[in-house]
Amino acid sequence: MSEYVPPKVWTWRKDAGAGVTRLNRPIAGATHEKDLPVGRHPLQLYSLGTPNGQKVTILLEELLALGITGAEYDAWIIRITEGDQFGSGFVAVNPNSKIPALVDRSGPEPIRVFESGAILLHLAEKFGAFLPQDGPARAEALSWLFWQMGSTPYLGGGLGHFYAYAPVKLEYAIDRYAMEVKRQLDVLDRRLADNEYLAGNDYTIADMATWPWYGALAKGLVYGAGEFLAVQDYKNVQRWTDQIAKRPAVKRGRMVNRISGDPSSQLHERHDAGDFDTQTQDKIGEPEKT
Ligand SMILES: N[C@@H](CCC(=O)N[C@@H](CS)C(=O)NCC(=O)O)C(=O)O
Repeated sequence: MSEYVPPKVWTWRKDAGAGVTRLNRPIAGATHEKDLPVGRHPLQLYSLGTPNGQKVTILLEELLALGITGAEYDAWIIRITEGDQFGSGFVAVNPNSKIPALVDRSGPEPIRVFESGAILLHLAEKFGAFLPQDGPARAEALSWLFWQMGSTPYLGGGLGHFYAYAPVKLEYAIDRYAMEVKRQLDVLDRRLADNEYLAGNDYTIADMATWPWYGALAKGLVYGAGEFLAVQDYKNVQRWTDQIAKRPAVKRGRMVNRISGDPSSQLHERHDAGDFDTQTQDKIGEPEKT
């Protein structure tokens, strides 16, 4: 392979993307007019059952499990491989064109919230749950929440992209990101050696943000990279992953807006608590090929 010499000014090669990145553009904004649907609940979520999407549906299901009825929500599906994130309605809610995005319609004016960390914080503060009110525990929870936001692009956009999706296997890139992701797993492993959860004794939005990514990674479920990264060696991450996976709200949250896997685990849209029993793909239709 000949060495790439960057030109003086970068230009957009429209055929360059791979996988979902084939839809990437160097410009923001909507590509087409499309309104978003609005359901009957106070919270309207526009998302997909990827790890970033799961963070929010896990929190919503946890809040509902506590009996907080104000957390009732409609979860609408945004198919990012089909470009739904570039529809005008979605861009008005998230100018960054990425799921998840939330509209909180419980007050006099709708409030839009984008970026999963901001959504978790908005909901945890609104309902006074899964985030310590003050003191060192709150600082710790927020630190780990923002650790996840800053760290995961190295896992997804870095390792995941170059190990699993890029059309060429570049040793330099894979090596760089494998090193960083293993370091991140070690950061988590050391923290979880002495603490049940990331913020300490309590299960918080920091765990909900981190588990869908690093828990899935620990079980070899993302990018097929489990063996490559020797994930079984991170014993405390494994313990924490298993512990959180057992929570009924986590099991439900993982199903919402999911379009791959066992049909009984796919609830494409969620508009009612009863949908988990009656609206999964094994009951209403054929699973999609993704
Ligand atoms: N930092 C963002 C990341 C969101 C994100 O990367 N979402 C992905 C799916 S997991 C997406 O919508 N990708 C569509 C695209 O890039 O066009 C967050 O935490 O909300």
